[in-house]
Amino acid sequence: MGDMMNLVNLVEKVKNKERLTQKEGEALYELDLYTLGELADDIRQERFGKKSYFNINRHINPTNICADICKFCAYSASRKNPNQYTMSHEEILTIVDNSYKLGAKEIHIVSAHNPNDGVDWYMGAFRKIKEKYPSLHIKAMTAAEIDFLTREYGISYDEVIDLMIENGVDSMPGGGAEIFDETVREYLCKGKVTSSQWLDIHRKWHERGRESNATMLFGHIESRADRIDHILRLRTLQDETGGFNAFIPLVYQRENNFLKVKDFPTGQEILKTYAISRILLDNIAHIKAYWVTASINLALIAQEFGCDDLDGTIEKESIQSSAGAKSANGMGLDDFVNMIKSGGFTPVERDSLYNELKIYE
Ligand code: V47
Repeated sequence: MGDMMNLVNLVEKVKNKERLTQKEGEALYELDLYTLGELADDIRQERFGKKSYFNINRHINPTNICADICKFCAYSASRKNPNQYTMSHEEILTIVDNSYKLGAKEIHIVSAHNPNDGVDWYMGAFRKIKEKYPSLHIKAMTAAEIDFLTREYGISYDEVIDLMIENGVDSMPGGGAEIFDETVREYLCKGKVTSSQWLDIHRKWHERGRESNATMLFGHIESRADRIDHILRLRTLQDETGGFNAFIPLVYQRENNFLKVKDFPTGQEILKTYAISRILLDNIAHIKAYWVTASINLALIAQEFGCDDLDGTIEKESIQSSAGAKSANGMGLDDFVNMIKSGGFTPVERDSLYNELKIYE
């Protein structure tokens, strides 16, 4: 692949909505940005027109003490962050009280892998939130956290999943996927949930009739081929279960961590990766430009490159802001809505499962 004729054929294939292979996915990067953007935008517009989805959510990261060692992480207190913390249930509930008053519909909880806190600490927090606010959607427990609990406490994936459901977790976030290629993964985060375990845990969750998201951490030491491989492994699982709502390419943030990276991705490379995700993932409805890692301005442009979702207002964010992202204090609702509008898109407040709640015409 690579010569002009083959690229012309590739464009035709995309227009005809034919499924692309690994090699064809890699070849998409050879198209110029505008051609690629137009292909992705056609798919996006056919499905969602000019609608751009977001939700009013609050991220809570209840502890940063971590047993695992991921080179890209600046949040974990076991690496460069000397300020260890673990929130009590009362502290978590106080945050939820405030967020509820401010209009949050979703609480997104992601913790480090804290060996000092038992399964009860995790589950008790979910239960207390759900008892007090039954209408709040709890998106919690990455596959990496589930895997950590099974390793630490000798219980099975099924048992953790049962507990999550019993204690009020509604959906699973997409974290912990990083990059599925085993060699790169071994270098990045040896010892953490493996790629096949990550997929297996989501499969189990979907088999219970539940929904989840999937992420990909990119722009560090992985190759373009590794990204395509990651995306296609998700496409294969989605064919089987249909349980993924959104795919979220996370742009690697470089500060305060132990990963040495030579070349950071350009805006062009990031936009191409969003567009390619939209083209390859013919079975995952939503592609999220997570403004936290893309920067808000690039996320707004990504709406023209296949992305139909910008996550949400967030309120507070600790993982990526520890590594340099400008997201520590989230984004005000009015600003968020106005920026989407002035970019020519229609902001649509959604719930966590993409039911439309309010259209800002
Ligand atoms: O899995 C860690 C990533 C993820 C860095 O499901 C980093 O809706 C960039 O998964 N640079 C957790 N990223 C966050 C996450 C997420 C975020 C928003 C929405 C959803 C969703 C999920 O944060 C981890 C890891 O890949 N991360 N360090 C870093 N230096």
